[in-house]
Amino acid sequence: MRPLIIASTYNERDNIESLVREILIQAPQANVLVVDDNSPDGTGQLVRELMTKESRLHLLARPGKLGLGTAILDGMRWGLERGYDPICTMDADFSHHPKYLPAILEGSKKYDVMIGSRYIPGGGTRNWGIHRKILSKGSNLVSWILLGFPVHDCTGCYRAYRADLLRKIDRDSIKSSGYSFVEEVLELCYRAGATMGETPIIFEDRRAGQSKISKKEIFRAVGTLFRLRWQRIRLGIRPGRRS
Ligand SMILES: Nc1nc2c(ncn2[C@@H]2O[C@H](COP(=O)(O)OP(=O)(O)OP(=O)(O)O)[C@@H](O)[C@H]2O)c(=O)[nH]1
Ligand SMILES: [Mg+2]
Repeated sequence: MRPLIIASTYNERDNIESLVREILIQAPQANVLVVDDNSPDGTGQLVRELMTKESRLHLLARPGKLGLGTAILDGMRWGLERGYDPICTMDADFSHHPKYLPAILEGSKKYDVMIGSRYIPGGGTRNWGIHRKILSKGSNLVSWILLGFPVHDCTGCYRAYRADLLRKIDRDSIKSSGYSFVEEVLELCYRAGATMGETPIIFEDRRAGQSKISKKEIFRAVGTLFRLRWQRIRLGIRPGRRS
């Protein structure tokens, strides 16, 4: 196993140094790729400085804010070209704590997609208001009704994917550039017959910095779910069942 941990960043200067340090403590065998979209707060520059002292840290610098989905896709391509396996994605604001990496990486030896899950026993959310809870549970419920993934948390992107699976799926066909990317990529994995496992995580509200989620993104995400469902009907693919 030669794991790559992808952390996408937009204005995460206050988090990135401690995040990288903690990732490399929890997963010393891993390399870390920060995919930064020219953050105005200088996240990319800070990563460049940290790279002079840490050879396991890499930066993929993009010219501007192009969305979380394409950041992850570009990071995946970078990792596949260099032979990393598995490829793990996480938020860079400590909502996805690196302490869960050992369980996620261990699980990815068994499953093609290993998910850090809020909605299985032992998992949960901390410091979330009622709106956020309803939004998250609601979008998981809509996904379940429309697509029936065999997992309980399909809207988070704390995941490890096996490289062979990522090579198999048509990543270029993914249309979502923002948050609904996580469901679209899971759908492609599902259609490719991927096995999926979950390990509990407690999702904490961001440690520092500003939230970037917008109402527009939420509507777009729901639109994506309906589009994927419609494709399934056309392709004659039936929803899966939770294990
Ligand atoms: N490279 C890149 N990273 C992004 C972009 N948008 C968000 N991110 C990063 O993706 C991760 C998740 O985004 P967040 O803003 O934390 O989204 P969220 O968790 O839904 O919302 P909050 O935690 O409330 O802000 C964070 O590490 C962000 O810095 C983007 O356009 N490009
Ligand atoms: Mg966040």
